Amino acid sequence: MSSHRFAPLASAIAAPLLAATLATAAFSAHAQVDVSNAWVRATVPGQQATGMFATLTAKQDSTLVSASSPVASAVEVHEMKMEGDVMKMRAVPALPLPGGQAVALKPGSYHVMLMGLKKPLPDGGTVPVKLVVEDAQKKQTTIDLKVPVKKAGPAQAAEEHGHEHHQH
Ligand SMILES: [Cu+2]
Repeated sequence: MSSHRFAPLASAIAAPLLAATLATAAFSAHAQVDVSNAWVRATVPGQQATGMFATLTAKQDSTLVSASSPVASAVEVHEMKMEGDVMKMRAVPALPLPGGQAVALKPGSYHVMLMGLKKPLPDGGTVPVKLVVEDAQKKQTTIDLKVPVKKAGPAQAAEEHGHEHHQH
């Protein structure tokens, strides 16, 4: 299943086209999914896990299939939702990114969970995160991000009415 996950992307590009389209090709590999408002919630010493949030807009129908970061021993795409009056969090194997539609990863909803943190992530730092996105033709693209670490996201404090659920 995962044997082709790390296949070099360059092999998909025909050599004669390479010289003429190098700049465009390099750019479009990153532009396939637009990532905005990315942030990672700052942690305190001893905290094992935190969330990364962002708005993802795919150019064409795509799927977020995995994520990774050197600061965490495991990274999963999670969904959080209310079941009765309990906030539950679960891993989702893949997150659909419909073409042209902004998908918000935000507190209380979808997020990228960084688990097994090797050290605290202080407010004001940055965290490298890789997102792996697959298009409708099953071609995978890796998006390299440097995500700022913050105590809280832009407009989310009000939206959450103070809920802070850290349980899994
Ligand atoms: Cu989570």
